[in-house]
Formats: sequence, C-alpha cells, structure tokens
Amino acid sequence: MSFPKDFLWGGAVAANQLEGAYLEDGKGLSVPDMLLGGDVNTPRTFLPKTDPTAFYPSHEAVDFYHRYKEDIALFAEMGWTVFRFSINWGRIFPNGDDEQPNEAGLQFYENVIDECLKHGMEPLITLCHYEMPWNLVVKYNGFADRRVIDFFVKYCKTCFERYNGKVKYWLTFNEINIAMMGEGGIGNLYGLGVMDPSDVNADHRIPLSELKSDIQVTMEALHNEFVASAKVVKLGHEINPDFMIGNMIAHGTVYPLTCHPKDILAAQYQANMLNNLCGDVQVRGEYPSFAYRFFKEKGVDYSFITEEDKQIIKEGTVDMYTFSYYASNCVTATQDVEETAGNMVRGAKNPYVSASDWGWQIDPEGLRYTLNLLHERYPHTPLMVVENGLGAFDKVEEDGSIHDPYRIDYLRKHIIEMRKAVEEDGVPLIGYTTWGPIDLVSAGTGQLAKRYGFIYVDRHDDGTGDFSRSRKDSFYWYKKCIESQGMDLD
Ligand code: BGP
Repeated sequence: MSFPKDFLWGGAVAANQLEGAYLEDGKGLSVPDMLLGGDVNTPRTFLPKTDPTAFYPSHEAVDFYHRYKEDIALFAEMGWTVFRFSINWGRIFPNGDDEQPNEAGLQFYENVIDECLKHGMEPLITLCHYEMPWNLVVKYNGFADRRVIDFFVKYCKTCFERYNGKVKYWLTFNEINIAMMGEGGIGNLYGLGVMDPSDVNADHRIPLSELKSDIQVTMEALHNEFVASAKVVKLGHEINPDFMIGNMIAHGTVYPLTCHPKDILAAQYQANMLNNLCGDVQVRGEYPSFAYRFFKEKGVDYSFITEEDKQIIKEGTVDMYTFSYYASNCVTATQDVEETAGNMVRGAKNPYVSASDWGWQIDPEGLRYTLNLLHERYPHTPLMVVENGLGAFDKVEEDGSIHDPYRIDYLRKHIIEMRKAVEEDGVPLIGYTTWGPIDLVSAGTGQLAKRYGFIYVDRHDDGTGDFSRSRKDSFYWYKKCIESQGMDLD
C-alpha cells in the first residue's frame, strides 16, 4: 500500500517571499515590502519610509518574477503534480481599492498557471499570503474596516473569473489563525493588515514584536476576515461548482508538558485558541463555544458578530482543510520551564525531541497525531499538508554540490508518519506540498540564510548573489520519493 494514485505531490511558496520585482508592471506596495530582515534572536523590523540604504528582502526576493519558466521546469523535473503559490493581491489591485484590475499582473499569473499546466501540474493558489496592499493598511486599517471585505471579494472574483477552467484548487487566507498567535504585531500586520495609527507612518525601525495592538480591533478584524473568506468560498462555487476551496491554518500542535490535569487543560485551551477557533468557523460554519468564553475573558465586545454574518459564515464553509506543520510545542500551567527559542513558534521545551537551528521542535510523529486529530474533528473534510519543511543553513562545496542530509532526514520522517496516517489510520489526505522547495525569503526572520529548498539560490542576506539556481542532494531524493509514490525514501 502507498499513497493514493491521485495524491498530489509538490511544493509551496508565497509571492512576496519568491518573486521580487516589487514595483514592476504596475504592482503596488504590499505589507511585506515594508519589512527588513532579522534573525533567530532578532525580530524583523517595520520601516515604511523606504530607506535606500536598508535591505528589504522582498523587493528582489529570489527573482522568480523573471525566472518562473526555469523554476517551474525544475519543479517538473522532480515530478510534481501540484504547485502551491500565491497571487500577490497588489499585482492585481495595486492600491487594493482600485476600480479596474492591473492587466499586467493578471497576465503574469496567467503565464505562471499556463506554465504549470504545460508541465502537468495543478496550480494551488493562495489568494492572500500576508500580502495586503499597503494602501489598505494606511487608508482603512486593513480588515478592521468592513469595506476591505468587499475589496477582497472583488479581487478574488477577478481571479476566479480570469483563471476559471485552468485552476481548480484555491485557498483564501494563508494561516488565518496567525491573528491568534500572541496579541501583538506580527499577527495583526501579516494576517489582518491592522496597525495602530501611531505606528503606520513610523520614521524609525520598529521590531514587529513591539508594534502596538488592541485585542478588540484584532478580533473584529479577524471576524471580518472570516466573513470575507466565507463570501469568497460561496462566490467561487457559484462561478464554478468544481472549485475546491480551502482554508489554511498554521497548525500549532500542542502537547501538555506533563499529565498534571492543569497542564492538560492548559494545552487544550491553547489548542482551541490557536487552531480550533479558526478551523471550526471555517469548516463547521460557526463560532465554537470556547470562542465566546475567550471573548468574555479578554473583555471583547463581540456584538460585531451579527446574525447576517453568522449566515454568511454558515454558507461559506470550505471544501478542504489545509495546514502548515513544522513543529510541536508543549504547554504547562504548573512549571517554570525553559521556552524554546525562535520566532513565531514558541513553547515549553519538549525533552524528547530535537530542534532546528531556529528553535523549532522537530516532531514527525506529531504530524501523524495532527492528521488524526483533524480527521476526528472534521471527519467529512479532506485534508492537505500545504507546508512542511526544515529551515537550515546550507553549505556550497567547492565543486558546487550541496549536501543536505538533515533536510532529507526531516522530510523522510514526516512522510513516513504521513503515510501511516493515510494507510493505517485512514485519514483522507489528498496532497503534500513542502515549504520553500526553492530557497526564498523567510517570513519569520526575513533571512535568506534560512533555507528550505531542494533548489539552492545564490542570494544572501547582504544583498549579494547572482540568483543562479542549483540542485541540492534533496532535489534528487524528492524526485525519487514522488516517482515511487512516497515509498522509496532512502
Ligand atoms: C509559514 C508561512 C510561510 C513560511 C513558513 C516558514 O508560517 O506560511 O510563509 O515562511 O511559515 O516560516 P519561516 O519563513 O519563518 O521559516
């Protein structure tokens, strides 16, 4: 037994982390264009008054915009049947609130889609991967303003109509639950396009972790994003009933650190807030009871959830649940323990697993556990792992080769656990796309040194490099994995 014959194998990227060409062919500025890089110990900083001496990693990224044919040919060489990428909203509506879409942007993605189809790859498109047009942040405070719902729906309608017949798989918002990760900066800005007015026009660098936020505004904006997503799902099905439209959750898999009942309850609470609140709204079509408990605890006035919105959310449930999985974390309410290092993903250290150089705890069995957990929770919904991978430092040898056994080891172990979930546990998993199959800009740190790729890109954090591509050992390994339907993993 192996994975089903029609199982989708491929890789996943985001426009802002890959394309570069940040102002080319009419594109407007979007949120990531305002961010500088950091590293494992230093958060990324926000600086909207573009400083010509600073290195903004997304501005050129790894230049996919000019090299997509070469890159897609390399993906095809590995035997991919799916390519997950995002459309940068600001290429289609440069200001977000424009009357007419930008034809050059639409044409660019049509070319990318056609290139995928030429190579027998299904495009899987994320409509918003942290890429809100900057103008919507400045003018409307992102999803805090309900008018942004309509702008998003109009943008998605434009994409659905233009690419109808060529694209079947769509995701509305990347990691919509990032808004639930801490109450501060990164979740608000990346996820919702929400900023405190006093930060928007800063003339100095502000670490993302220090951006101001307000829980009432965050929750209202997240609600508006749920409404936007549900409207888009409904509209997509009206345009083409065969569309498969998914949500996308950053799955923060949570374990209690001990079997102390207080730890169990703390872990359950965190899993509910982090993962299940968003998942339930988008899959089940209603807010779970613990969401209201959370609102009350935080003093959030949730009268923004109107009866009309509840109806919209009910009618716009997703066709598949897709998620990213990198690591698991422990939670404790009883002990004072060391926290894991690293950005975005934090928790109490698990003594039984190792961690990446960025402090993310490596836990392949956690993926099997997660798949089972999700299938139990949403028994009628197909699942897809749309991000999984290891960010690591790579070394180019003198002869140009790149040996990355650590990456192969990480992926092999996760694929084995995924296979057990499918074969032995009966989880309806329909596909797997590794994160960053070609080196790209890290979302969390803005680094290029945090590499995930099967394909190495000569581009560095000081802005040097000629963007040339080369195959790492893992490239040949993944090709073999796909050829054998996930059976030959040596
Ligand atoms: C997810 C994002 C991606 C990606 C990935 C790896 O949260 O959807 O955009 O970047 O994490 O994270 P990082 O780039 O911080 O290593």
